[in-house]
Amino acid sequence: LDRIPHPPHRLPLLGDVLGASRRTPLQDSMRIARRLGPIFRRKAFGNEFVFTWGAPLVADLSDESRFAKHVGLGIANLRPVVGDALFTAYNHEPNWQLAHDVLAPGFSREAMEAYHPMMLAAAGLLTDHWDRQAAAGRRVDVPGDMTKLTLETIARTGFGHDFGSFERDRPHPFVTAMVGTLAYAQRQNTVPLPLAPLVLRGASRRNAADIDHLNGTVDALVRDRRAGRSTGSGDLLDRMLRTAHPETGERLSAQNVRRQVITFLVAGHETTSGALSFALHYLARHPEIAARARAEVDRVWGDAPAPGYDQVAKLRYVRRVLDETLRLWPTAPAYAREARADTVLAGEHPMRRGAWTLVLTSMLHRDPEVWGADAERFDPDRFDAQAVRGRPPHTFKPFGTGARACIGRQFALHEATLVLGLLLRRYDLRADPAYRLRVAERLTLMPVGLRLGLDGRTAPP
Ligand code: MNH
Repeated sequence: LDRIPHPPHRLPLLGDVLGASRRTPLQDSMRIARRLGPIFRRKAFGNEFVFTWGAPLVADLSDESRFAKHVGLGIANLRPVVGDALFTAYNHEPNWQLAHDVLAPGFSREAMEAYHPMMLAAAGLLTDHWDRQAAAGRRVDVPGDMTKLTLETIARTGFGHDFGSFERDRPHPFVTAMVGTLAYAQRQNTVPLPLAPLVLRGASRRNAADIDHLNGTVDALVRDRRAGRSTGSGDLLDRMLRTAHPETGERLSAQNVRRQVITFLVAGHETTSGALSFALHYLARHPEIAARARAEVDRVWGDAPAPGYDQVAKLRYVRRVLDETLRLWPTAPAYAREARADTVLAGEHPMRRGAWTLVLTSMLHRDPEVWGADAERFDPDRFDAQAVRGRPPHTFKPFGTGARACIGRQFALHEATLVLGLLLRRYDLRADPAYRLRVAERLTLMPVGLRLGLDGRTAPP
């Protein structure tokens, strides 16, 4: 450990908190990373963490035979809400494999094809809303509207449920409760342990109410399905309630279903919403990139009123815009890896069994050794086929790695590519020249205060 650098001025109890803010732990870590290099220690509020982001180190951590997902820190703080559901399960908990095997077919190509028309319908709610805003000459609230869109998408495709997000002025109470629990989970790491009960007392009462609200919403949704008030042939909820494990015949318990539904409603919309919001920010800032993306949409989709499933994957350049967005702002910006047995990381750093490190994806994606001296610049051509072939493996990890990588990756990419295509085809995006990108953190990342002007296309296809 002594060989791993840490910031110079340490305070007793508080640790390396000079210049640190409890609202932006990730962006503070990015600043420290730039100063201290590819692996460093940071003591914050009573705990010391090792952060890793250098490409060779992260490549070694991707070795599944020696390392595995570590459930710790922010994720462990979600255990009171979602327990052993997919995202938060410890590797040894039997419900992980059970739920993974039962739900994986819900992300197959066939399943995605069935979701596609529902994704289109949700996107239609967004464009109806944006048409009205554009007609009234109002700028749109990008993160707010993307969150409405992605919540409607996962709720409808996965659970046959309609939150009515676009009929509301304010976020749905489910979203408010969700944001509350995420922010609370993050905040728990920024309060020194002995003081936590005091400092967090009011917050913990609110958190309990938030959890009650999440549980209540989900219980109602499950009741509706069991009573036949909602149908979803083969959607995620059907699989959770009715599908037995193909080999063991085991089913998810009622308590586990509740935890999975919350997990999917949250994991299934928050990160995609951020990704879409950042992408729209960059498209508005780079009209030449937006023009190129739009030319592709016009070419591939022609004037078909609604693109088919196959026409989405054909938007190669739009997809590169999305990849480049997730490079600079991976909306789940870190993941943790632990040693399965005593080992030496990259031949240099001894780790005991169970020792763990936090991979800073947002810095891995800016390692100049991999991405060049201009790594901070937005350039989708970094993801053309030739450039990708020229890069070492394990250098782009927005969806994590290994057995515990994101199960919803294809879902998110299909949804986000489809929506970007639809929006590019329909609107000219006008950036506010005074806007400076500010990134809010609540375990996930979101651009705050991002508003864009909309003009109807001058030359529609
Ligand atoms: Mn998703 C795991 C990022 C969209 C459901 N997701 C992960 C991990 C990352 C991640 C990183 C691994 C975390 C870890 O190692 O601790 N996820 C994303 C991003 C997007 C995303 C950047 C969108 C962009 N995720 C989605 C969608 C869904 C989803 C959409 C569901 C429909 N993700 C999950 C689940 C897991 C996960 C469930 C946990 C998988 C497991 O551990 O088996």
